[in-house]
Amino acid sequence: MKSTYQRLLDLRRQSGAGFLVLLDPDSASPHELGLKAATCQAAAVDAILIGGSLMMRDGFSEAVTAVKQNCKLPVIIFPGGPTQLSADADAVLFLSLISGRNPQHLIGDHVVAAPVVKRLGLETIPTGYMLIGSGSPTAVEFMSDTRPLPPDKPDLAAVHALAGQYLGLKLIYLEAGSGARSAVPVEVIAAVRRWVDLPLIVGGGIRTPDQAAAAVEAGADFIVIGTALEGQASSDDVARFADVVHRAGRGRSKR
Ligand code: 1GP
Repeated sequence: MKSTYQRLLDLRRQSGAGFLVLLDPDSASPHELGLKAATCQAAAVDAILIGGSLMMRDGFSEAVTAVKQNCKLPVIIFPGGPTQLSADADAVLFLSLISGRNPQHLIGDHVVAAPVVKRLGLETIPTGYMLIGSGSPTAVEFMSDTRPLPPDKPDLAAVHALAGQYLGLKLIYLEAGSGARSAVPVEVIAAVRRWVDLPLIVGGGIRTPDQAAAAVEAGADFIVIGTALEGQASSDDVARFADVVHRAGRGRSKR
């Protein structure tokens, strides 16, 4: 069977860009997350990310199971910590926080998680996770005890991503932080795109379809949205984002 990573690569090749929705197990019950996953599938979302930085509620595994049971999309864990693992997911982003200098997020948590991942038989996608400053402190910045890269230094972001590529990472995730005041600047996305060939995920603080399209046009392969699609967001809202990302991706692949 095709790996989840291969499915992402195929998606990038065939569609130019993909749209991912982040489901936070703290934001809703497993039942509600399952319903949301079904909506995502109907709205042409390409994959689900699931994870959260706090885990105020119990039941991470139950949330993953509910999401998996309610859609056929790839379900990828985006872990807020080494305990957020579940055999029901298709893969886990095995994150190295390469914008920071905190050894816990470069190797410490990985050692804790590795034997559990092995036991669960989960596919890992080695991911260079990079925090980009967004104008005010975010939960991920506080929780990870790292400083984000300055948003007005695109070259600095580019060389971090390139180092990640040379270290053998398979994906770069440019993150402004969930609910960030400002999304990752297009200049940062474009600089990273010029320097690395790896699939590029961009998320954090994207609130409008126009912002999502601009990120794809700048070079993002996958757009992630969480906050803007939580709560009262309708399936039309989800579909609108998916449509814009796919159109921008097709436009890019024609160039
Ligand atoms: C956060 O990139 C994701 O890790 C999504 O961010 O919640 O701001 O959409 P938002």
